[in-house]
Amino acid sequence: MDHEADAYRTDLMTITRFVLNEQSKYPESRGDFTILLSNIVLGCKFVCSAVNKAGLAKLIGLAGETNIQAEQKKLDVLSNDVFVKALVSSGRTSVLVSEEDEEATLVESSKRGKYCVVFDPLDGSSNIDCGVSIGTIFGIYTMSHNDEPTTEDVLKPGHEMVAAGYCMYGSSCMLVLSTGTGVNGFTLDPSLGEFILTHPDIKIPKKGNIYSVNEGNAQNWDGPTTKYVEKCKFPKDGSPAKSLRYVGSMVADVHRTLLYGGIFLYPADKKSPNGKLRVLYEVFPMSFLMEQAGGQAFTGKKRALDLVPEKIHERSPIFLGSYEDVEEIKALYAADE
Ligand code: AFP
Repeated sequence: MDHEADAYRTDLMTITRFVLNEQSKYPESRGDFTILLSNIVLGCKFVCSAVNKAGLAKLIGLAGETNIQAEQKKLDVLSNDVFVKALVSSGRTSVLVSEEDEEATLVESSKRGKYCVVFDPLDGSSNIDCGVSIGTIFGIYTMSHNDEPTTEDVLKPGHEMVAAGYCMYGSSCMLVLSTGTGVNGFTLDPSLGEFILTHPDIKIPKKGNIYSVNEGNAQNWDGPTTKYVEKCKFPKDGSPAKSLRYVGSMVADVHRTLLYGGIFLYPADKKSPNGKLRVLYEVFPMSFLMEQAGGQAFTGKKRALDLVPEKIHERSPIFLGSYEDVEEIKALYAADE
């Protein structure tokens, strides 16, 4: 391969080119989604740069404030600020829900647009101080009316999302996106400052050999989850035992599951009957991506994307990943009923 020529390729598929190509399939489209996405991409680049510089910039440490979830770290505050400003100034949003803000942001009338964005600006923040991969997760809905926006505009099932994605700040910075026609992965080329299509049409393997769960909660699990994890470790059908991998940062755990296959679980337990993860900006976007990649996402009761949240920070148990692995846990819950 001619590496020198490769370094100067001029036909690279940047994320903007990619979305413009997608949009050209809809002649009525006016470029609103491209503008919205370019502001999300800007937020991701900003946070990526801040995460990389965190130690140097003395950003690590508590911001001296508390948020609704727990303690809020400086990078969380900064990331939230970056995304809220980018999304409002895009002029394409009406309602924003952030993990960091107790109330939804209803955008002022002069800056309103047709989209609602739900997001966790910096998920996995307990991992910041030890340099483990963290990420931003987002989901996008369209407004279904032209009246005053309200919180109700985002209390919709996940299957109504028009797009979802995450950006992982890891050994490389990767943005994984679905606009409802498959899943594509883009890697940030720092020399260009552009996300380049590196993982086209991601499909999750039908079955995997990794399970991913916080086993420290095992004493409080319900029967089906306990049985499933037991099966992973001590299979009785002659198949090899699965490997356990758990980062504790949803973006990293889901990213590995998407690429290598397997299952990610954050089940309900006696202490947290609704699990830990948030429906709107963790469960829905990741479930949307999993289904688009050929996998499944299940709550223990139903398809995750069919949940209808009643509150913006609602939680749900979640089992997502390879189609056949999720089938197994579904069967255990069905038998339990
Ligand atoms: P933090 O943002 O507090 O680190 O929480 C991250 C998270 O919401 C999600 O990214 C992980 O999958 C999950 O929590 C890990 O939770 P446990 O620490 O209870 O396993």
